Amino acid sequence: MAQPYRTAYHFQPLKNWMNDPNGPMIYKGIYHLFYQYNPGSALWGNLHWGHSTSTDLINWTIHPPALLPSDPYDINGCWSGSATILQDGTPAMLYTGRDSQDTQLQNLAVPKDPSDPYLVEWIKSPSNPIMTPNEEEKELFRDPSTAWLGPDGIWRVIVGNEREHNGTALLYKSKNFIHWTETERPLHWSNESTMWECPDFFPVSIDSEKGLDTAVIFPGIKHVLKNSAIRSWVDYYTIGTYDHHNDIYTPDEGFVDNEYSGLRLDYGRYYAAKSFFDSAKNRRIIIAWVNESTSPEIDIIKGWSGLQTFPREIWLDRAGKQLVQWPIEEIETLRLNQVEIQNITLEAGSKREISSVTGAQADVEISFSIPLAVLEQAEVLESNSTNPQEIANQSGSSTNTGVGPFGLLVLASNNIEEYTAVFFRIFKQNDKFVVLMGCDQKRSSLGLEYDKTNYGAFLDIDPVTEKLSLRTLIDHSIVESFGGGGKACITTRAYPTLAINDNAHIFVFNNGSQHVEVSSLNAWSLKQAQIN
Ligand code: DQQ
Repeated sequence: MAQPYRTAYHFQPLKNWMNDPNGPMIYKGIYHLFYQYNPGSALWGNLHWGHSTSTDLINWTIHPPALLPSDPYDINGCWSGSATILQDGTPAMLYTGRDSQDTQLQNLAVPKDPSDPYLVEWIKSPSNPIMTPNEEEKELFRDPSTAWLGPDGIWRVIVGNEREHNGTALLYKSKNFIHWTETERPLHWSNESTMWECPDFFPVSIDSEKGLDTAVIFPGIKHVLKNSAIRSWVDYYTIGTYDHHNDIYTPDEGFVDNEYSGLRLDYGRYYAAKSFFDSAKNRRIIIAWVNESTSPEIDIIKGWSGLQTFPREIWLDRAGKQLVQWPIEEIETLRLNQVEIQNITLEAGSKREISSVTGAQADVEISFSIPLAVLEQAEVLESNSTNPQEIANQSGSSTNTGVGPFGLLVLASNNIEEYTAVFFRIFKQNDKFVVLMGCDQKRSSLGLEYDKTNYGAFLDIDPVTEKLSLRTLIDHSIVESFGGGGKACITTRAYPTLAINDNAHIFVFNNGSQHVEVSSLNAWSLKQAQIN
């Protein structure tokens, strides 16, 4: 069949099922991405570790699966895990295996030939399994993180778990990376959450955007604990302090430790993120799985399912209250045909096409400024209205009174019957301005049925003193948006039936009753990445 939904520069295997990213790392100058992969089907099951390598995180060479179910401790699937670079510079993989009883066990694999930068062959440790669950937690014990070496020379790693109904990051310690002992007290848990999958624990600098190696411990850093909360399929995080003497992580005052109102890495379709420290460029990069919105029947017809986000650099915002994410700079190597517009007024009810850009494969950066007199016209948001997704879902992107919705219509058909809108709306709440960032998918496909609930996030910026920026990456069936320079991200899938390939358009629009200023707009067509 024709494949209008395959991507041009978001990683996906040539066919079949893919879910979580596993063990991303850089080794001898080569980036490695492993992923949950079913080599025999477009549906989840029989999980192998797919393996691809790259020199730029954009163009990928696909290798044979690195790990496959073969031993009693992983015969029912090689599930998610992470890479750790050991003291001698070689990598080690910790991953979850599922045995014939569906018990989850942690295992170790190492490269067969560490002199090969592509690391195409992996050997499972004869000591596997190296961590085993409690009787009552057999199916609640998975996804080891990247391990870190303490100043005492002892390795630590966390494993996702639910203990007594609490979301829990179990802590294990080892002197030799083979014999691991569970500590009496987990690194952290929350009684406001349940099973945590794919925990990711890493340090961030408080005064620099540079990334830090996972083991770094010194004053002037904070730690981040990210959990994938299975109950609601959300990747949420807290920022806090890691006491490495007692191995306790404590979120800072004010952080919400649940996935409902805590901070999220992305407020759209996004799960099981994993980060790694890129020692070549001193940055931390994060990648996540973006699944399909459509049904398994459609996955079978198209023969594949699942994408990875475009790799993002991640760091702590200067104010220390949230993380910031931004597409890695290598995306610039894909850019063609820049279109630039400056200082235009977008009247109430108007739209303008960004022509001469390939609408199905594009990178758009736009910055709005809102005059104070216009801001004063913002609608009042009731003080009990605190759920941005609900507000975005109710208000949407269609014509409204007030400041916004304004933003971008992407994957839009010739006559705009079909489109995905990424938008801002500004409200007044308790004498302050509140900026809502939303993604309206109600009209994203006229031909296919799927969950089209809108996404929404509050953006932590002051529209009086700051411009409102939006960056959107469009790639056939995925739209990734970064608001306020990456303070809030929303990823969505769209399956247009009219706005495909050359018939996909991009517009900047304003459906509010007040004009707004576009201070700058830059858009590029993006080339196809090489994946083979
Ligand atoms: N996916 C893996 C698990 C993990 C889940 C199985 C998260 O290891 O908990 O495919 O999406």
